[in-house]
Amino acid sequence: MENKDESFARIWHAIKSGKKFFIAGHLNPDGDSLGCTLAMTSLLERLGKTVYAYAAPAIGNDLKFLPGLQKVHVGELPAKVDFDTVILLECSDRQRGGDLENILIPAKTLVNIDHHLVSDAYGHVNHIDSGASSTAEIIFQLYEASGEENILPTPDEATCLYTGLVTDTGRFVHSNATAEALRVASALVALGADISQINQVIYFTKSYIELKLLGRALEKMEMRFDNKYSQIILTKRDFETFGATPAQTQGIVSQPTMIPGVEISALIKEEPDKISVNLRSRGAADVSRIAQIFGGGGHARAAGFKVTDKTLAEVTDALAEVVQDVVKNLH
Ligand SMILES: [Mn+2]
Repeated sequence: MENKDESFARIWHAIKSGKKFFIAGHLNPDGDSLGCTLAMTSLLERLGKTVYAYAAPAIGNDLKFLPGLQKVHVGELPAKVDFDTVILLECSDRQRGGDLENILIPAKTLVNIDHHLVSDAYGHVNHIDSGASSTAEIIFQLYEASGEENILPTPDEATCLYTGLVTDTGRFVHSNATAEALRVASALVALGADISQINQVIYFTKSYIELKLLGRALEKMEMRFDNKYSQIILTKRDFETFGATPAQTQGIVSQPTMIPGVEISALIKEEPDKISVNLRSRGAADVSRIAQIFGGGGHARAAGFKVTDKTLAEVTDALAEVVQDVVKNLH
């Protein structure tokens, strides 16, 4: 990345000289993507700009509390394309926000702000900082780089950015919970981020169905390979029993890694059209490598993959074979 101050100055120049903005994060927006989209939208509107904020295809229930969400066009592209400036957040390539080419190509200025390790510099202005915990951390630094005007986040903007920080760091437990991430979080709290609401909605709210499904999942948890591998299989029937969908399994795969000795945890889900697998590692094993073998990807500690041409039993066995090899070679 070029000099940080320089790219922030170029982003501010793009903000000040632009009039009509299009802003989007990545598809299936997470807290960071949506939080940053909302904070930037609010900031630009305060500066008198016209903004079309876009997110697709849908917003998760746990993010519906975010202030300003009514301004976002969910899954709905603009009828008229006349934007001079486009800001893509959290998009490691220009397709990550969906098929936006007819908006990106005519834009005078395309701004790309991201923190992913492998990220293309596809914008006219790029700020890619893989050392940042989240795009929210970068956006806060952008406010700080506003110079003499000293433009700071409003309490609502602070709430949106804090949501990006807290979710991308897993509540400040992952290795990206750096001193800088905590400094930014502290500043956002001082600026009025509503952390009690964020914590309540994102971390202490689950539906009856989700809790029943969690119960079924824990009951079905199996330990294999010297108790280093935990496997949970949820079948179509398990989902039908509770009227649950495969999307209602958030957090389940992390549960077994609380057991001392478990190095890898897998949640194997039989979905209507595919088998999907979530993997977690306590730290010694790199589960992204396992996921890659099956055409998926992710991070060392959290990864996943989907298979459409194998049965539940075939996927379970093939995965176990790979995992057995991996855990055998640990330590
Ligand atoms: Mn992020």
